[in-house]
Amino acid sequence: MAVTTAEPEISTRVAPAPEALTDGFHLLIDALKLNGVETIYNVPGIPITDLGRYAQAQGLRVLSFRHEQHAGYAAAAAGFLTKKPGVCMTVSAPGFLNGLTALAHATTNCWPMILISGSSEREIVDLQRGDYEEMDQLAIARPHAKAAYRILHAEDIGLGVARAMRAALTGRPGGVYLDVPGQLLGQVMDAAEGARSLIEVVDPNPASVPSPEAISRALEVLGSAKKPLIILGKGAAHAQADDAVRELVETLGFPYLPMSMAKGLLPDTHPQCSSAARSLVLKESDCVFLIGARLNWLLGHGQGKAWGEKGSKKFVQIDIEPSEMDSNQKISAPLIGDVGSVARALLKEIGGRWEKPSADWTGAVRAKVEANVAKMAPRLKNNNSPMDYQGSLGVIKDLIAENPDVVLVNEGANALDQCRSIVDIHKPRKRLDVGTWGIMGIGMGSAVAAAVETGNQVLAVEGDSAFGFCGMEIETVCRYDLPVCTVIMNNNGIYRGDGENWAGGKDPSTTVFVKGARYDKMIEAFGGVGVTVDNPDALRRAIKEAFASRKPTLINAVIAEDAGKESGNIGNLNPSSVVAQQRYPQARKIK
Ligand code: ADP
Ligand code: TZD
Ligand code: MG
Repeated sequence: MAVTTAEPEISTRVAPAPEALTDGFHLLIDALKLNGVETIYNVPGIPITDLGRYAQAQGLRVLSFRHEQHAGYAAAAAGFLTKKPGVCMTVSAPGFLNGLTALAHATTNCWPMILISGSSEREIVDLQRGDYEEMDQLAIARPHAKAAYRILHAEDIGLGVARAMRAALTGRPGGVYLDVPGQLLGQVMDAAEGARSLIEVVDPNPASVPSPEAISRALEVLGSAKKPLIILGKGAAHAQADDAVRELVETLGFPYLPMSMAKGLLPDTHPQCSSAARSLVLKESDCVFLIGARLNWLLGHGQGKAWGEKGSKKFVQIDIEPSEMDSNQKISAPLIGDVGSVARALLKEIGGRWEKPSADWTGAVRAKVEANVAKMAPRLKNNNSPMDYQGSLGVIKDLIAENPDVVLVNEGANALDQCRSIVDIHKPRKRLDVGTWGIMGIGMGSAVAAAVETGNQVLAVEGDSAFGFCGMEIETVCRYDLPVCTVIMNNNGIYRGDGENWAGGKDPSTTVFVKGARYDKMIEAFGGVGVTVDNPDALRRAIKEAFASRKPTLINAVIAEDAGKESGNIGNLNPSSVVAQQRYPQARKIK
């Protein structure tokens, strides 16, 4: 028996007119719709199969995936792209755990997302009597989410959804878990009363502006810098304050570095973009202005050789999250607020009076950028077969420049690092990748979300290993006939395809896959277009064809086995073994 403190009055009456009733299923759907949810990324099963069906019947777009992790990654990416919580729906225990990885990923990346999971009977779960898919999901979700709630009564659904919406969006965005016991869905209540119980959240993401003192302090620090640098992070891209950010960057006149998912916030071809002089600007700058970017591992915590002399820099930071300040380095001028409001407040205070940094600095940076770009250019034009990363990604660089609205999804190690540095992005939020955790497997979920949320063509550039984490979702891409072109950078393995088993046995090396695998055959099984290419010209033709047709396409791009290096650009993060260097002569060759 359900233990409900306020048994809905209606249930004691005899045969109420069904049209005067609503139930948990429909209240949940209505609450989501009322709060602007249009799409649910879903995997059906007990107890939420009908919830998905009814949601579809009620006009929501419900996309079913083959595995919850990818439905979850789609919801996370949707949250980043739209600034509204992406919603993922799963079954209990195992489905919930599969989705939880994605919820934790959204939280880690500061993106709004809601994971709704069905759960088993509370009375049985709490006494650990061994229910179908028994698990105390709420307790497990809590440490991995920004917030976690459970709804027990139909009349609380409005409240629960409002709590989830607000928690996902307010302040630093994050992932919220909403636990929906199966019994809740079937509870009935009076329809009019049900409608009254729903809450549309008002202003869940309020503008927040720092004090005038904080603004003047920041301008003082920025104005006294000789060699200033801006770092734009994905928080700035997510903020959707593109015009204000651009105006601020151009008014200040500092060289800037975009973090990977901030690429395109200003075009990578912008004269102030200093990506191609990254080492120089990190080392030499005397003041770094972080805009929606954290000084975490991706920036070496703001210290070490890459950052030049210790203590040589001041930091100014815009972030919505006060506790981010001083998390790695002293922040001389914290600007706590949302990127758009802070940028506009800075511009207002500047009021057209700003002295840009000297040409000694900006000119030196520009010269370095131009020299490095010129050095790289011929390598990007090579027509080697099998391909290397430069030749293949040179083609993709051209095609993205010609089609700047294409959303680029990117994962892998070399396939990621090389693509990030070679392929320019020209518009905001047109690049989705592995994010703060460097997760493999975000590719297909992100691609589905990008296609669904933007309607644009998507190009997913995937390492062959990375694709393996999510490859079955190629069926999802085909089923919904999405304009997704997936390029598998197929080097027969993780980092490289030429690893050996050092014991000399029959098993391949731990980092090597089946040689010459034909990933293009996979998509053909689901009615999509599959192509294998082994040279840049053929790759160009195949991608152009995919863009023109907008058909689900998978291009198996044959990359030389020895083209990559161990762990891409982050091999330094691998622990090293003194013993191995002596014991295995082959270990010395790993690079
Ligand atoms: P990157 O990996 O690109 O450097 P991070 O994910 O490390 O970016 O940092 C993003 C930061 O942006 C987070 O600290 C987050 O709190 C912040 N942020 C997110 N949205 C906003 C916003 N609208 N305004 C200000 N800061 C934001
Ligand atoms: N598992 C998860 C979920 N995330 C990870 N980042 C890893 C494992 C470890 N890992 C990387 O960091 S990159 C990578 C793995 C398995 C695959 C690299 O191989 P690839 O790319 O084929 O995708 P390249 O082009 O061969 O380097
Ligand atoms: Mg590979």
